[in-house]
Amino acid sequence: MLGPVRQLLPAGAYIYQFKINSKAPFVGAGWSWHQDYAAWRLADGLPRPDLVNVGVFFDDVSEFNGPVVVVPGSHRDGLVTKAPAPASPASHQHVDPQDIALTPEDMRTLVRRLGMRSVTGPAGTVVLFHPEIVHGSATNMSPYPRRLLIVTYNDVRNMPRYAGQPRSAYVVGRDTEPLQPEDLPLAVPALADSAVGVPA
Ligand SMILES: O=C(O)CCC(=O)C(=O)O
Repeated sequence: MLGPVRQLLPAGAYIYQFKINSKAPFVGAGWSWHQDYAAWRLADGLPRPDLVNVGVFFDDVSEFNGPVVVVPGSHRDGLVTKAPAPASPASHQHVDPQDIALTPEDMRTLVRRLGMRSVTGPAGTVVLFHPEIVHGSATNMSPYPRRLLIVTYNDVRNMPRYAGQPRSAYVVGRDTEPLQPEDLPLAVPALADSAVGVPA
């Protein structure tokens, strides 16, 4: 994944966040409309939106199991809410979606102009998206899981400027050394016999 990331962030990149958003069958919750950079500016004082999100589908994603829905091209206009971020975010560890949720009026205007698109595909699909693209997702009401890995790479020239205590290391990566690609074959551990083909 580092190849395309380095094309977009040629000065060097490190992993800022690494998370799996898991939506369980029938109950997996949705996310309000937002722009990621609004959260990172608020919580970590990131100076610029110089990051790349890389999403990897762990499951087939269809219109039914709560795909991410984007407003195509919305990242080109920067942050929709230009006002300074609230001084006291609701949570210092995880940004409360309400702190950065876009309003129905914002969304009516944006969607009228740019439309919406759900990001679907088979398990293994990789998608790259900008931290200012407007996106959200609905509840997973299907009988299928929807697990999405999102690795966020930050430009090494775009270090957080924390107003107080940095967020925990499991929320925001501390190792800011630029990542170097390694030309090594992937090592796939052999599966134990007992784990293969055992009926449930
Ligand atoms: O997993 C989803 O459906 C949405 C994820 C998202 O919007 C985010 O992680 O910022």
